[in-house]
Amino acid sequence: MKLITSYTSPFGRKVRIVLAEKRIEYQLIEDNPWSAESSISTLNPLGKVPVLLLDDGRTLYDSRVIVDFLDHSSPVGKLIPHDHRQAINTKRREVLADGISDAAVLIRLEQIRPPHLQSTEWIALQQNKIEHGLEHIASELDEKKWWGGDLFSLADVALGCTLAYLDFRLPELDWQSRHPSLAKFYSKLEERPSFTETAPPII
Ligand SMILES: N[C@@H](CCC(=O)N[C@@H](CS)C(=O)NCC(=O)O)C(=O)O
Repeated sequence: MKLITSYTSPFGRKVRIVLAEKRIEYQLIEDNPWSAESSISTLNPLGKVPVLLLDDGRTLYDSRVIVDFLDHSSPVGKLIPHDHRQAINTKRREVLADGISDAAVLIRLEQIRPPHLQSTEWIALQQNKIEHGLEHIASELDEKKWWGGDLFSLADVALGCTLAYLDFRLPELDWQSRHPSLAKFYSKLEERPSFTETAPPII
């Protein structure tokens, strides 16, 4: 199977971590969706990475569909609980973490526009989503080992990718100093080989 993604996408990283945790072999094909040379829209009409190409010819997107597929295709390192109620809660958490990444990507895109076209209101709106999201997650995480309790899950993978992306693209937000419980959680995650192996490039 082939994964098409950029090395900086938090959504692509989520899929790469899931592949590593589940020990699934794949080939990574790099594609920068913002570049004129990108051919991603021939695979995903929305023109976004990540996309997974299966050996049987199927094309999967977006990251949430891909990780669901991967978790069901191998029993190794289950990341979505079997119990439906718990599975839905894990996916709800994934959506929340992904939504923060969405807001961070939108800020990043705004910040690279010519200064006279940038909207401070738009950036503030997205920053509010990030802060409300982080506050909510911190209240759910509290003193728990992992976001869902004792078991490591897809929710933790998604949150780790989001926190890393905030550090990578928006370090000025300094989320660690406002959310020490999230910082503690993140330092635990950083020790996992699946995270160290997929860290965004140093630029
Ligand atoms: N909900 C999607 C989000 C994917 C996404 O926003 N990818 C970004 C890169 S981080 C992208 O390819 N954007 C290109 C575009 O919006 O044109 C997922 O989970 O895969």
